[in-house]
Amino acid sequence: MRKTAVVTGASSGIGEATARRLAAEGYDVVAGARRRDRLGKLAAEVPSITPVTLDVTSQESVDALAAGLERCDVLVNNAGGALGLEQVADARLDDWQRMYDVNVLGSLRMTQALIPKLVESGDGVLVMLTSTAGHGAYEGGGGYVAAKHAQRTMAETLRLELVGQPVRIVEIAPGMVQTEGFAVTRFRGDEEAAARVYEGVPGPLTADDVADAIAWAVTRPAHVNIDRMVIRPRAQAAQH
Ligand code: NJP
Repeated sequence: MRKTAVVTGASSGIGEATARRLAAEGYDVVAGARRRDRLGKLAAEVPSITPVTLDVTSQESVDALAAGLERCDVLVNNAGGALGLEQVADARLDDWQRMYDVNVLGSLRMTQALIPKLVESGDGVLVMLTSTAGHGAYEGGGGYVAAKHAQRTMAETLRLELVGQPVRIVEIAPGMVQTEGFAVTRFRGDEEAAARVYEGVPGPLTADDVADAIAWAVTRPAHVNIDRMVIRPRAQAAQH
C-alpha cells in the first residue's frame, strides 16, 4: 500500500522541493497551496503529485482537502512566511495577525483536520516547519519570531499529548534558505531588496537541503522519533 503525504505551501520553495523529494521516496503526495497554476505544472512533471487548491487561513479550504483524502501518513505543515521588517514598537497589527493566521493557525487547522488520519495510518508523521527564528529573536523579526516560537511549542505540546498514539512529531528549524518567495514577502514585494538579502551571505541553504532533511526524518523506522533538526548554512552558525 502506497503512503500519502500532504505538503502545504507546495507551490514554491521548501514545500515544492519537499513534495518532489517525498514523491521520489515513493509517496503519493497531495500538494496544497493557493497558486493552482504552479501546482498544476509540478503535477504535470511528477505524476504521483496531486495538486489541491488550499488556503490554510480558510477552515473551509482545509476541511475540503481533508475530506478528499483516503489516507494521510505524513503531514508537512510548511505554508508560512514573514511579513515586514518593523521593530516591535512600530509593528503593524495586521501583519502580526496575518503571520499568525498563516504560520500558527494554518498549522493548527491542518493538524486538527488530519490528526485522525495520521493516527489511523498506524505510523503517522507530522512535520512542523519552524525556523531558527523560533529558537531566539532578532531585531525586526518580532511577529515572525513570535509565530515560529508558537509553532515550535505547538509541536512540543502535541508530542506530549500524543504519547501512546502512533504519530511522530518532527520539528524542522532551518536558518537562512534561499527561496523564491520568502524574502520577497518579508520585503513586501520589493524583489530587488529581497535579492540583496542573499548577497554577501556565503552559501545560504537551498530548498533541497531542507527537503532532504525532512525526507530523512520521515523515513526513519516507526520506533524512531526525530524530535527536531536545526539546519543552518555553515556560515550562519549560531546566528539567525
Ligand atoms: O518560502 P516561499 P519558503 N495557504 O515563499 C505558501 C519557513 N522558513 O519555501 O499559496 C496555503 O517560497 C505559498 O504558496 P501560495 C517559512 O517560514 C523559511 O522559504 O501559492 N499556502 C508558498 O508555496 C515557511 O514556513 C526560511 O502563495 C500558503 C509557500 O507557502 C516555510 O519555511 C527560513 C499560504 C511559501 O513558499 C516555507 O518558506 C526558515 C496560505 N494562506 C523558515 N500562504 C527561509 N526561506 O529563509 C503562503 O527558518 N502559502
